[in-house]
Amino acid sequence: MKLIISLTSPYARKARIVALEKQLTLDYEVDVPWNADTHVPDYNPLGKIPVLVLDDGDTLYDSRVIVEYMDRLSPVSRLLPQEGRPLTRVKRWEALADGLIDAAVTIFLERKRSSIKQDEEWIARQYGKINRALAVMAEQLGDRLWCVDEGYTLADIAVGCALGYLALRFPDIDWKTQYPNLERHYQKLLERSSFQDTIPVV
Ligand SMILES: N[C@@H](CCC(=O)N[C@@H](CS)C(=O)NCC(=O)O)C(=O)O
Repeated sequence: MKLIISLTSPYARKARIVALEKQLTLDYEVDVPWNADTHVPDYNPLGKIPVLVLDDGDTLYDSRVIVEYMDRLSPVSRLLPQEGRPLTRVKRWEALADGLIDAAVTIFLERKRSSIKQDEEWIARQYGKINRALAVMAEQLGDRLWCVDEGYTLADIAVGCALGYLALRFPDIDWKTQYPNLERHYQKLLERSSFQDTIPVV
């Protein structure tokens, strides 16, 4: 199997962390979808990474599909509860974290346009999503050790990737001071080799 990634994508980082936690042997191919010579659209019509290319040539996207597939591949380090309410809770954390990333990436791309084309109202709308998502994450994490129940799951990985992306691209958002419990959680995640080995490279 081959995972197509970029070294800064938080969605790709989520898939890479899951692959490492599951101890899956994968080939990795760096292909930045914004580059003119990218081959990503050959694998994913949406032109987005990550993409997982299976041994039979079939391709999987997006990151949520990929991580669920990887988790089912082996019983090592189960990251998704089998079913029921705990599974739904993990998936909702993932939706919240991915949604935060969506808003942050939207701002990042908008800020790359010439200043005359940038829409400040649109940017403010995205900041609103990020700020509300952070507040809900902090509130729901509270004093707990992990996002869902008593153990490390995909929910923690997704949140860690979202916070890592903010740390990388949005030094103006001071979530570490505003939400010490998110900072504590992030630091704990950074102790894992899967997080260390996937720190974004700019
Ligand atoms: N929902 C998708 C989002 C993937 C995504 O937007 N990836 C970005 C890189 S961070 C990308 O490939 N963008 C290229 C584009 O939008 O054309 C996922 O979870 O995989």
